Amino acid sequence: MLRPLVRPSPRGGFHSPRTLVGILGTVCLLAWPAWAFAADGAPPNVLFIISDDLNNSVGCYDHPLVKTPNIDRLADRGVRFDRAYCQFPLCGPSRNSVLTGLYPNSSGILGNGQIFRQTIPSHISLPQAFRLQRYFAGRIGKLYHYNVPTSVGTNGHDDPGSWEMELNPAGCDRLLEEPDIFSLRPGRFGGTLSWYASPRDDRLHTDGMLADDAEWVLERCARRQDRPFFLAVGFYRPHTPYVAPKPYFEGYPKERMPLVEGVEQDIKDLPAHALGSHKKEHELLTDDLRRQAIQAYFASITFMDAQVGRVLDALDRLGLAANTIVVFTSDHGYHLGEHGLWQKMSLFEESARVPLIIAAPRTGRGGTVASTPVGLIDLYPTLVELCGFDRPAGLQGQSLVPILRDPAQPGRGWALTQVTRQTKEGRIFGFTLRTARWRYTEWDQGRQGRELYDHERDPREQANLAADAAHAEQVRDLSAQLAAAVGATYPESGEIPEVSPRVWAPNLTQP
Ligand SMILES: [Ca+2]
Ligand SMILES: [Ca+2]
Repeated sequence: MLRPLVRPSPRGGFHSPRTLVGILGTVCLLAWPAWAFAADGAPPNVLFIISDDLNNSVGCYDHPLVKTPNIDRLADRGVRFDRAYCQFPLCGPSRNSVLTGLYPNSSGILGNGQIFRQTIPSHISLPQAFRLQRYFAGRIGKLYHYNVPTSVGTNGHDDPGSWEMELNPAGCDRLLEEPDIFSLRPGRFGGTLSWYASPRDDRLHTDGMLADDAEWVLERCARRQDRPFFLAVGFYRPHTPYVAPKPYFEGYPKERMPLVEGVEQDIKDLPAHALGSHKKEHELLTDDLRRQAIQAYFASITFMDAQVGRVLDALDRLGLAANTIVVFTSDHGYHLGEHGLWQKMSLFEESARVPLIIAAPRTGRGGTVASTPVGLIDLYPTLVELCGFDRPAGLQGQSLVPILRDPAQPGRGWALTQVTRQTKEGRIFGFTLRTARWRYTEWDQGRQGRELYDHERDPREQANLAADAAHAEQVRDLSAQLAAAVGATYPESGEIPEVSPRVWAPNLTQP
């Protein structure tokens, strides 16, 4: 178990100053934990960077068009996980899963606008585990769920117990430009395809301000190297609205944007729920609008990548890189027309897969690729192990440290992603298991459809083999493996924790 080094004060609060000066000035005479990792005695820092709604349209993932020189440069320093998957392809459930180290069936968070303190209030979150080890834990931008763009500039659905400091900049994209943004549903930006090539430069945008803030915090952390940090930076792009400075759009000529072909034929072998994330408004898309949307999505990625670059530069410039573990990932993937789908909430590869790079000094060689399937749920046990303290009881992921040391290690060998669908009879679940070769999906335990894809032959998941007699044995084996994996996602009670309907008042650990 963790040694709780920071205890509530008699007046009922943690050390929780809201200004950085206050935080860094806090005199703490508590003993250091025993650092198992750093040979020179300096505990490693963590820089946790997460992008929102970013799929694997990233240069180092061999995307033919998208330029991400800064994320690529991080991959050169670390291990790039080629088959990394979210546990639920929606912001709130995925982020609560990452930050609790629990599957959504155990965090109880299956929708947006909720926080695990409403279900399992005493659970120790990932950043909180670092706070308990006397780390400075800070958040800049989106880590837990936010309504984007409406809640940009606020704490969103945040967990105050996770951080000593929160910074919530809001840039021109939120404060000035919304009247100029094109949307498939005019005036709607968060859940609707919408975009804008802004005439304003990087540093006036929210993500540019996030990078500014990260530099500012890192400068102060660098002056206090006796106190390690866990700094989480959550960029908003490429989440809708795809707003980025105009020069980034010019890198992606509209006429060269690729459109998915053959959808009508492809969807004939799919159960209805596989396409359940389809939105009526997507029928308004013409080929020209599809190309515009893809151009704007790609432009937003390259813009976000440039901000990642500024944060990585600051780490180098301040002499922090050698002792800082850097994670870069996204909360889930994203469709750009595959199977006729856009955005998230499907169980296909594009929606479930995420980029994941971990650059951990003194652990393995840089520029390597791990191809065994892993999940975002594995980040929590990985980071606590890398920093040399014990994992809290009950975490459901595996540590990726053996894979970081030797990317050929198979680890668990699969990743599980789930989603919900509303039907007339109530909520049903879809679960999908990704192994190195196969994707196998069951809707309502197979009662409402199955899918099987062979990624060796069919990386675009075009041929559903679930009903193919030649694959009956494969289906039987994968179904048993899926059932075992799903069974392990529940808490000991076997029941998904219920979300308290009470309005949750900000509080460190209790609702
Ligand atoms: Ca998201
Ligand atoms: Ca098909």
